Amino acid sequence: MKTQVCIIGGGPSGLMLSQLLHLKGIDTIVLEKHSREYVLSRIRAGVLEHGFAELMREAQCGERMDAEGEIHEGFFISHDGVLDRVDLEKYSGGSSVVVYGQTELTRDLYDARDKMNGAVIHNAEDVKPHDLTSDKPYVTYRDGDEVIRIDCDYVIGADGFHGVSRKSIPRDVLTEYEKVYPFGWLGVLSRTKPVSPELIYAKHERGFALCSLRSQVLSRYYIQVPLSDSVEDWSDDDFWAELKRRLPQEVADRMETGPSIEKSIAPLRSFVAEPMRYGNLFMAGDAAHIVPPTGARGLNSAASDIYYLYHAMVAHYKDGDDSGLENYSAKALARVWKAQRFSWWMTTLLHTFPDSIPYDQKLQQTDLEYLFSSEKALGSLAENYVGLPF
Ligand code: RFL
Ligand code: PHB
Repeated sequence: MKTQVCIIGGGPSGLMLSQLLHLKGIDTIVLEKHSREYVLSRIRAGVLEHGFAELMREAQCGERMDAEGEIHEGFFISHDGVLDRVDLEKYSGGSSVVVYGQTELTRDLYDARDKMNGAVIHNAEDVKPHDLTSDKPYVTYRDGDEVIRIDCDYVIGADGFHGVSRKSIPRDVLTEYEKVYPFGWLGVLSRTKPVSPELIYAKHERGFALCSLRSQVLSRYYIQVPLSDSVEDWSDDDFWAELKRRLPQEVADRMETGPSIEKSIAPLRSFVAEPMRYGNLFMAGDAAHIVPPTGARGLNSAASDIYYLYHAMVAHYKDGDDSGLENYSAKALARVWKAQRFSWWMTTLLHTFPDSIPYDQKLQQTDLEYLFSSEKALGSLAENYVGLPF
């Protein structure tokens, strides 16, 4: 087979790039390791920044998001038994975020690819990029006993944190920066009315908690748990009891509980691999960088990578201008590191660290007091949360 751009990974990053390039007449093949059902069963992001929503519209995939997603102009931080609101709209100068699940967004991208007869190959086994530093790179994958080769101009590594593309870059070329947090998030999805119309990020001495939602009948809640915990350690009753303990009384009192329809633990990690280009391989999204979910930045950082790559590829194919491709890594990384800083800051502000000393706790407390006493501090939080410009 032959294509212009071979995209490894059929998650939001890969599908979005494929759709955008197709609309500009650039041919792509997407290779996805898992089945479509599997990809759509992963419960992940819930908050999209303005720029991501715009990209969905540009990809002609924004219709359902605009109809069913909720625009949120603020969220709450609970601490010391009180709820303080962060007015995103006011402090970001009129911006907001969209609450729309990654599952739904991925479904919309798959539907759009289907409508345009886009090539998305599922259950592609042993995907391997080859000859990345030559001008004739290719990718192979296995379908049963058959090994299939795809010749292309460029390979995109959009295959997430555990993918093959980053691993195919020689170790002496890549610098990896990593910070592993000593806790994870236990997440529960339930068909219950969300406890609050806006998200609540809760700082509590027993550990962080988050009240989020997918719709007015579907809630998504998280609690900080030790890394040694497993899902089996947490019955639904235990989960609800612990969540309530970490929230202000009036919020806990109005919490509607019910059976979990999904329950999983995600470890918290920050990671960046530099550079994001190796020869004719370009990495995007979780393949190159991940953040703890506290600042809702993961998918949104992927969006800026895709935006830069999309414009760089269009400039290359339509105008013969390679400056976007040359500058891609540096440009993408500049924004990636700002999302890293913000996610680290929000994680440090709101979590209980097992090894913290009284001095650290005083700083956390002071950081919160400063935040809610300074319009400039709130402005900084708001502009980062709604997303820095691409
Ligand atoms: P994905 O979604 O991991 O997709 C990569 C795809 O590549 C496939 N793959 C391969 N395909 C072929 N060959 C191989 N060898 C392959 N290896 C892997 C995989 O099967 C998969 O389908 O990466 P992508 O597209 O870059 O998207 C990134 C986002 O998924 C991620 O950043 C967000 O989910 C992070 N995140 C959040 N981000 C936000 O912006 N806002 C949020 O509110 C938010 N909440 C979250 C989150 C992540 C969470 N978890 C579970 C880590 C909440 C949670 C709990
Ligand atoms: C979610 O709804 O899954 C969600 C929302 C906000 C975050 C992280 C996760 O910061």
